[in-house]
Amino acid sequence: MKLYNANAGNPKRVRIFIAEKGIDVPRVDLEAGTDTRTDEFRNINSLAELPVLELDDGRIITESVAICRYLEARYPEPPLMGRDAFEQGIIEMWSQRIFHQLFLPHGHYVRHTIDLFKDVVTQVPDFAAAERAVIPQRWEWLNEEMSDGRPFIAGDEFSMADIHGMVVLMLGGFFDLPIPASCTFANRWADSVRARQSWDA
Ligand SMILES: N[C@@H](CCC(=O)N[C@@H](CS)C(=O)NCC(=O)O)C(=O)O
Repeated sequence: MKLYNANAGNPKRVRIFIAEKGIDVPRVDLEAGTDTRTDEFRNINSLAELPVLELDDGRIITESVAICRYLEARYPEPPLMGRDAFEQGIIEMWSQRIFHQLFLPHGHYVRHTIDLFKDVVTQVPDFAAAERAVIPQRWEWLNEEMSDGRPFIAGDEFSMADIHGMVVLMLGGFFDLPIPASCTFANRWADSVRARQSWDA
């Protein structure tokens, strides 16, 4: 097995997942935006995106969450996507919520702002500004949700939902989009996940 990887948000999701599983997956480090936009790489992923997982028999899985699902099935311990039906549902619910409410506004802001994406999307500065502006409100929403004092986004245990949140924190760090200081529950969660070994994955 090998992971085609880059220093970017979606590969980071998989690297954190792998680190939390405690497994060893060799990496091929590439540059997103240059190495990916070649005919050779499009033969691996027609969408020219990272991460990509290549199995020992040459089969390919793309899409960060799909790669995590494969790894969860193959390496069930520790469970990051839930043990029973209810846990699986709740963790997926919170993963979707974090992805849509927080990751997407960050991603839209970045894609509509930085030069790397100027040939990939038609950049609309007003859309970038609107997506950036919504982010503090989304943190306030999560803060309110976590005001029950639970340590992790989906409950008492670390899960895939927290990994989605960690990628959001990473993007927020790069693009100066911090959690508002008033969001004490969200900030407490952020401090705890930043202290995990997998944060540096
Ligand atoms: N839905 C995909 C998105 C992958 C994606 O957008 N990857 C970016 C890096 S975060 C990329 O490789 N971009 C290459 C490019 O812009 O040429 C996933 O979850 O893996």
